[in-house]
Amino acid sequence: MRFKKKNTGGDKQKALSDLGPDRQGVIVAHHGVAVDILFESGEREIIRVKRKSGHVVGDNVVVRGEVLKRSPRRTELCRRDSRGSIRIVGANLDVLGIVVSSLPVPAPGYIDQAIVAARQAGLTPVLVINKCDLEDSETFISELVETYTDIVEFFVLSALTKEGLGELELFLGQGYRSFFVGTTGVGKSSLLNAICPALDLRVGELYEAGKRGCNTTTVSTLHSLPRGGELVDTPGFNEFGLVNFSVEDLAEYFPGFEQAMEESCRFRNCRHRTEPDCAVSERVATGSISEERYESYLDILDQIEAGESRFRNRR
Ligand SMILES: Nc1nc2c(ncn2[C@@H]2O[C@H](COP(=O)(O)OP(=O)(O)OP(=O)(O)O)[C@@H](O)[C@H]2O)c(=O)[nH]1
Ligand SMILES: [Mg+2]
Repeated sequence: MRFKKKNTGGDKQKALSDLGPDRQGVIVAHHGVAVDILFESGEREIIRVKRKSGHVVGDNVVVRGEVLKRSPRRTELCRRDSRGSIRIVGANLDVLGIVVSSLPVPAPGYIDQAIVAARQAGLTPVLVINKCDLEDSETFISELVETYTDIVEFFVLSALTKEGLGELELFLGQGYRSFFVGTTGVGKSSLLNAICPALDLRVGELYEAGKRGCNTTTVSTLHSLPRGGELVDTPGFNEFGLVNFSVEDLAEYFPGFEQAMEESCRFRNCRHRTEPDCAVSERVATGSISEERYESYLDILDQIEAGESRFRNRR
């Protein structure tokens, strides 16, 4: 007769100690079934994970042997992709750098949705206007500066000529963990290369008007910057679908509505469309909120309401 050996507490203890000590690290890249981890010791290691492990770049982890445990997240940035699926795109971030250029131009509403998503997630949004060296970029830049002055901090610069890059580096160097988003081809990887030439990230071909972007970067990667701070380069995505968003949230975080939100509307659940005694409509009437801001708000409101009605119909 064979007796199965009882697994005593001592055996378990020994098995655990054979795996070595706990090692703290941060995920600096996610490759589907493996994550690239930078440990506090400065070592880097690729560890296998399940395909849908839910880990993202920026996650703090504790690793023992091949077992990886994720620590609770301080912040979490999410977006809804073109198929309607929710994606967590980064964890433990402080700043969302919304990178735009006059070629390719951002899709309508892109900047506003990214600002709203950042604010909802507890991140500080900043606008990074790249390719200021391009001829014909002046009107594009001045319109953005006019719209977003006093709303978000912005940087006008060129990864190519390095003009204006120092201000961005100083800002990022305050110790933030920042995350670049922007349409493919706006120059996110080029900016990182300009700040940190040793990285030598792959950049796309020269962007031509009318040509569709080609997503040169395919994986988000986290990098430490020479003048301080950390920055995540990401694959470009063309829309920033909002996730779990109520109409009230939208007005609360919408760029340009900040002062109106300090006042109150007659109705607590005001959608700021046609309701009487609405603080937003009154400011639109007096010109302190521009028609352009208001129309952008209504466009995003339409999308949220369409999502709400799809959800109701499904139920
Ligand atoms: N003129 C000019 N071209 C730039 C500048 N920055 C980037 N580019 C060019 O824009 C193209 C795209 O640059 P990338 O850095 O690959 O763009 P990306 O945003 O990382 O693109 P994805 O990885 O596809 O999301 C390349 O041909 C760059 O040389 C700039 O400041 N001025
Ligand atoms: Mg890139």
